[in-house]
Amino acid sequence: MNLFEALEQAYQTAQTALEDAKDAGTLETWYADTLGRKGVITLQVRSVGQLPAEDRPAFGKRVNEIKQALEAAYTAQAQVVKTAELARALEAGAIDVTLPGRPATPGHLHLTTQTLRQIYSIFGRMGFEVYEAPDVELESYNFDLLNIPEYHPARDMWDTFWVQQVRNSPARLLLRTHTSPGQVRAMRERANTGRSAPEPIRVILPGKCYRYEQITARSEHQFYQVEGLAVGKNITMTDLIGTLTQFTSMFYGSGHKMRVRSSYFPFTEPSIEADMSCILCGGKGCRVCKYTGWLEIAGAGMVHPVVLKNGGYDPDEWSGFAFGTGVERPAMLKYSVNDIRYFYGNDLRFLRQF
Ligand code: FA5
Repeated sequence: MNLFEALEQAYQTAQTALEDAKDAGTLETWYADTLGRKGVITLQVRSVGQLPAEDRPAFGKRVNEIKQALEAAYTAQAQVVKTAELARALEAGAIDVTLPGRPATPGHLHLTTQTLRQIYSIFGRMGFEVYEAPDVELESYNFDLLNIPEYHPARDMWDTFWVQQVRNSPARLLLRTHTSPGQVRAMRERANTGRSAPEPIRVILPGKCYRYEQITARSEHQFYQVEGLAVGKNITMTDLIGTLTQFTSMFYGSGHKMRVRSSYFPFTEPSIEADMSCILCGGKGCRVCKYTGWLEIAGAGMVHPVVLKNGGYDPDEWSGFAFGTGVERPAMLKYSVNDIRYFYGNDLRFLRQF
C-alpha cells in the first residue's frame, strides 16, 4: 500500500469511527486519536516534510483537505450528540414539568398591626377617627402642656431618650413617652379651625412610645399605645367608663371582668386605671400579672382643666375624657402570650402563629 492509499484508508476509518461516536466521551476520544496532538491525521500532516520532493505537493494538499473535512464533520457530529443527550436527559425525567412548583411564602401582618387594626375598627364604630401625632416630640408637648412642669416628680416615671437639640433653638426634643402629647396637638388643631367656636373632638391617637425602662416579661422600652380623646359639652366620667367597657367587651369578647380603680395622672382629674382580669392565669396570679390576677390595660380620666386650656378649650364650657392603652399588653391577654419580648424578637416561629 503506498502513502496515498494508506492516507485514504486512515480517512475512511476515521469517518466510520466518527459516525459511530454517539456520546460525548467517545467523541472526545475520537478527536484525540484523530486530530489531537498525536492523532493519526495530525501525524500524517507532520510527515509531509519527510516525503520525497515529488510527492510533497499532492500529499500535502490531500492531507489538508482531509483534515479540514474531518474538523467540519467533528463539529457537526458534536452538535448531533449534544442534542441527542439533551433529549435523553429530558426523557429520563431530569426536568419533570409536571412536579408542583416551590410554594411562595407570602408574609402577613405582624400581631401588633393586626391588634391596632382591631382597635381602630372598634373605636371607628363608636365614632372615633384616627389622628396621627409625631414620635419625635417637643418636650413641652410631652410634659409641660400636659401639666407636668420641669420640677414635677411624674417626669421620673417617664424618663426617655432625648434627641439632639435643633441648633440655636431653645426647644428640647425627645422620643415621646406616651401618646398623650397628641391630645394637645388634636385640641389645638380643632380649636383653631378659623370658625367662631372650637369643635367637639372624638379621636384615637395610635403610635409608638419610648421609655428608659428595664425590659421584662411585660415591659419593653419601645411599645405601642392608643390614646383616646373626647372633648365636648357635658362629657362625664360615665361616658369614659362606658366607652372602656364597650371596648373591652368588643375586643376580648363578653364575659371578662374589667375593674376601675382611682389613680393619678397630672393631665387628668379625676384619674382612673382600668384593669382586665388576667386571661393567662384565670385571675389566680402569674408572672405576667405580677401575681395580682389583674392586668392594667389603660390609664384614663377626665381631661385636666389646665390641659383643656392649653389646647384652646375653655374648661368652664368644655369637658372631656382621655385614656391611654397599650397595644402589646392587650394582645398578650387576648392571645395568651406570656412574654412581651416575643413581639420584637423577630422569631418567625412566634410570628407565624398569628
Ligand atoms: C400613660 O402612658 C398615660 N399617658 C395614659 C393616660 C392617657 C392616662 C390619657 C390618662 C389619660 P401608663 O404609663 O400607665 O400611662 O401607660 C399606659 C399603658 O401603656 C399601660 O397600661 C400599658 O398597657 C402600656 N405600657 C406602659 N409601659 C409599657 C411598657 N414598658 N411596655 C409595654 N407596654 C407598656
